[in-house]
Order: sequence, then structure tokens, then C-alpha cells
Amino acid sequence: KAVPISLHCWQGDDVRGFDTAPSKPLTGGIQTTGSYPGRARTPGELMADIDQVLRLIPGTPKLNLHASYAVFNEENGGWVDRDKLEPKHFAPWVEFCKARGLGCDFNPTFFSHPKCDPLTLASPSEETRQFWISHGKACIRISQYLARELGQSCTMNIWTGDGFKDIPADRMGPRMRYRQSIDEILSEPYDFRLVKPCVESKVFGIGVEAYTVGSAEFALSYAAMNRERCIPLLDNGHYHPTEVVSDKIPALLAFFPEIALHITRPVRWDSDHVVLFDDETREMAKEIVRSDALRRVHMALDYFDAGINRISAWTVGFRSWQKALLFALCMPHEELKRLQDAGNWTELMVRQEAVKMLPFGDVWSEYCRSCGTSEEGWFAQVKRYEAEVLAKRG
Ligand code: RNT
Ligand code: ZN
Repeated sequence: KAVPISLHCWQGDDVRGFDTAPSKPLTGGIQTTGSYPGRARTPGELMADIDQVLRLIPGTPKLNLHASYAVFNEENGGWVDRDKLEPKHFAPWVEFCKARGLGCDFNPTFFSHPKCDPLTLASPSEETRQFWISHGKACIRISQYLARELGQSCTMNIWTGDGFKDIPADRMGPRMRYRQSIDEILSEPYDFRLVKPCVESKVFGIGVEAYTVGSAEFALSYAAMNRERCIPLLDNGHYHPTEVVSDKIPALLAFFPEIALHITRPVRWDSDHVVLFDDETREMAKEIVRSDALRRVHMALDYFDAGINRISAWTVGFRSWQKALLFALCMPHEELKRLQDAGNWTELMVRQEAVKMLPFGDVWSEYCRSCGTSEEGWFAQVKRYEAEVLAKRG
């Protein structure tokens, strides 16, 4: 109930943000599919939608913003480019979070922008690279501001879609530049207790199939070599299909004091479907709980489905991750570990299968009730909100 889970603002508007023209495409190798009506078009609409989600979810959410969600208005002097962003451009979000008791995580936005050439932090153009370094540094300052204002640490995730569609002639050069760029971003002063910079790896993206600069080995090595100033972030959509992040969690916890997760549902590729209460989601939650690492793992949702009601997408995903954590907390881990250590694989299998049939739904219902929400009632509220608010958007 008390462990913060980061709710990504970008499910509400198909990852468009507010700092570039509404017609501009999503780049960086990521893609939303679907055109369900009712997408949030302004900060006000997005805030209203998030408020609706907050009424439907149990537990302790935290907001997760991208830099592209800066709010420009007359008070703060209007639009500036990403290298010039300041805390004041996020003051409306701070006000929003304060009024609701939320913490806030942050992400520099290294995609969907004319300065992607198409590379960003790995670009061979020094001008491009410096622009994006300035953006990263600005985001460190904004993250520290968010943490200070809201009294909770802010994870600041560095992810770029930098890579190539076809076979490169130089795999190392871009990686050396990426490494240098992250070093320069992290040279901006910050308090590591407040700001938790993360490096997120990826295997490939749409249009960047042959080579990804920030590969798994790159990102993990960077984090391992810089443990005093950043942490690794694993997105469970960013690995080959037979690899599982559930197995990587305890491997990393053996070395890193803290790690971060992007929780998503990859269907055959990094499709970012809505998180469900499925096997691998449960398995990831189990690894966190039985490693006693609920306070060492920064958990953030990361998916974007534009094909269904977005309030429902947010709610189902958040509730699924909460279910997975609660399910893990209901398991007799110490007893099961003893069976494993005793080599009693027969009984371990029987007991693990029996756990699946316990009346978990009753525990979940009681948990929801104690958080002032319910499993039965929430979808009726989504339908009402759709009729009264979303359907009226152009
Ligand atoms: C993309 C990465 C990245 C983004 C968000 C919007 O594959 O997962 O984390 O989804 O930053
Ligand atoms: Zn991610």
C-alpha cells in the first residue's frame, strides 16, 4: 500500500507531449497504434484524466513525466526549446502533485524533435550532441526541483532511441560518444539521495532494427561503473523474447543497491501493451518481494495503447501491478525457499501449484476496499467519464 508506483503520464495522449506541433510524428523507434477517441490534447485535459485514474486505483501512485510535457504559459514566458527548459515549466505539475500528495519521476525526451539527426546523445555532430547534453542537464535540475518540492526522490531516466536501421560501419564510435554524453549530463551537480539518474537499455526499435547504441551490455556496464551516481533501468519489453526480466532482477540486486524497472507487456516485440496480471508480471513482482527489495526497486509503468479507452488502460495496468505485488506478498516464500534448499523439488512443485488456487480474489477485494476503491465499481465510472468528458473531445 505504501510502496510508490510510478504512473506514466504518456498513456493519456499517445506519447505526444505539448512542446512540439500536434501533427509531428512520434520518433525514436517507438510506436503507438490505434486511434481510440478522447486523447488528452492539453495539460488541463491530461491532468483531468489522471485525476480520474487516481480515483480508481488503490495504493500509492507517483506521477511520471517526460520533459515534452512542459507547460508553457504567459506566466513563465512561453515556449522554449528542450535545451532551455527550467523548473518553472513544470510548476503547474508540482502544484498538481502537491495537491494530491504525489511524488514525481522525470524523463528527458530524446525523441520526437527536429534536433534528432536522427541520433541524439550519440550523434557525430557536436552541435546536436551538445544540444541534447544541455537538455539532459536541464532535466537533472528539473528532477532535483521536483524531488525537493515534493519531498520524494525523483528517478530520472535516460533513454534514447539512437541506433541504425542497417548494418553499421562503426559500432563503437556511437557508444563512446553516448558514454561521454552521459558523463557530461551527470556532471551537472545533484544530490543522489534526491535524484536517481537511470540508464535504460534496449534491443531494437522500429526503423532501428540493426543496431542500438544503448544496448543491454552498454547500459548495464555504464551503471555498474558509475554506481555512485546512477542506477540501471530494465524495461521488460527490451530483451529478446525468451529472456525474462524476472530473472535479471535478483541478478542485479546482488550488485546494485537500487535498480529501476519499466513495467510493460511486450507482445512479440516491444509493443507496449497494457500490463496484465499475467505470469511474467507475477514473476517479476515475486522476485522483488522475495528478495525483500520493495524499497530498492523503483517501479514505473511504461506502456501506451491508443486503441482502447486510455483511462481504462492506465487503470488496468496499475491495478495489475498492484495485484502482482499483493499476490507475491501472500506467498509463503520462506517455506518455499526451504523446500528448494532441501532439494525437495517434488513438494515445491506441488506447493507452488497449490498457491495458484488460493482465494486471492478475496484478499484483493479487501485490499481495494481498504484503499477506498473496488474491483466491481471502477469500470462503470470509466464509462461515465467517457460519455461525459472524453466523447466531447474533437
Ligand atoms: C522506449 C522506452 C522508453 C519510452 C518512454 C516513453 O522503448 O521504453 O522508456 O517508452 O520513455
Ligand atoms: Zn521504457
